[in-house]
Amino acid sequence: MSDSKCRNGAHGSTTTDAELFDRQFEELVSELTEQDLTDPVLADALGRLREVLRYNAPGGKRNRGLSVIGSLRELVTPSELSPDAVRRALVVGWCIELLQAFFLVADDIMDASVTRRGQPCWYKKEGIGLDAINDAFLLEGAIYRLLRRCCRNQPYYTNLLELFTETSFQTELGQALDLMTAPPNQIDLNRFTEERYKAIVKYKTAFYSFYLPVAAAMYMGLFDLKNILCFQDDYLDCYGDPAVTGKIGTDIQDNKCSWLVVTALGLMTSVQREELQSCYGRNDEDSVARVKALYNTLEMPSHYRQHEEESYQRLVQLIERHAQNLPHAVFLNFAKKIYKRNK
Ligand code: GPP
Ligand code: MG
Ligand code: MG
Ligand code: MG
Repeated sequence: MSDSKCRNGAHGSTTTDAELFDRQFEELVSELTEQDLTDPVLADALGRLREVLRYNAPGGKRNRGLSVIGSLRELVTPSELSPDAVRRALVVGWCIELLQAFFLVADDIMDASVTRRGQPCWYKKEGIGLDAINDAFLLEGAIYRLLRRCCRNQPYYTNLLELFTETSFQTELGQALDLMTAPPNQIDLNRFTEERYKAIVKYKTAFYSFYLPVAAAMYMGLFDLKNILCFQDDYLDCYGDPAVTGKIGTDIQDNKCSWLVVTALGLMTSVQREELQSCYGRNDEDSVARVKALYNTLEMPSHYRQHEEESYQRLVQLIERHAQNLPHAVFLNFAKKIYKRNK
């Protein structure tokens, strides 16, 4: 099962993901309100954003937010989960909490609710009222500012953005169904079918609560897997049979930063390095042949096979560990938290 504790510090003290998550909140508030936009004329608006964030984002059960790091720990071997990857998973978790805050601030206005999480609904607070509509938009905007700041350089950034926008749209459609099925002062029990009920729950709640955190973790974890497998294409560029691959490699002539050259650089002497310097990235047959001769001297095919074997074993282990029980483990984790909940 996932280990929600991670060892940190020289004294062997442990910090749970939940503690890291809670501690990160004020950091994110400061990123959004002090480090992001710094135009002094915005000071009042950013002060408002700070107040909106503090009142509406924390204080929930945090199941959705914590489910991102929880799922990622199911997917990735602990030694390969860098502190930065953990940090990013916590931020993405907060983005889901912000999405929820955005929905709830708006939902409470639509439902004319009075309290939320044991305190007055935000729009019910003195002096807030329907200005809370704009505050909901601010909460939504904050999600994309944070995603940009923390994941812009990650290969899964676009996938993550699409995931958030798609899920938001599905939730908004669910909210539309919820509202349309409950027109004020027109009581008609025939509207309340099982089918309609299931559609409302699925769209209004399930996508953003269950699917979004797990899918986000998968995007964040599986790109590592893709990196494992890319070296094969680099190897075949030089050593593949064009009759089989259907393409004649050009990485050497094209001066490409490929698995072969990077691995070879780590194995060669300084004399060999000078030789490579004089023939890599040049578009003539003689130079290409010299690079290939150097690769052969370094026994690159045997290094490749070793690397391939190790990667294959890792992949098999990953699949064995997760393929069958991944949704199982991930969902069970979540199910345990919501089973017999009392808030
Ligand atoms: C809450 O349902 C509704 C959502 C989380 C979706 C809101 C979507 C928007 C686009 C605003 P509810 O009204 O049954 O929840 P609660 O009982 O907590 O108010
Ligand atoms: Mg409501
Ligand atoms: Mg509602
Ligand atoms: Mg409800």
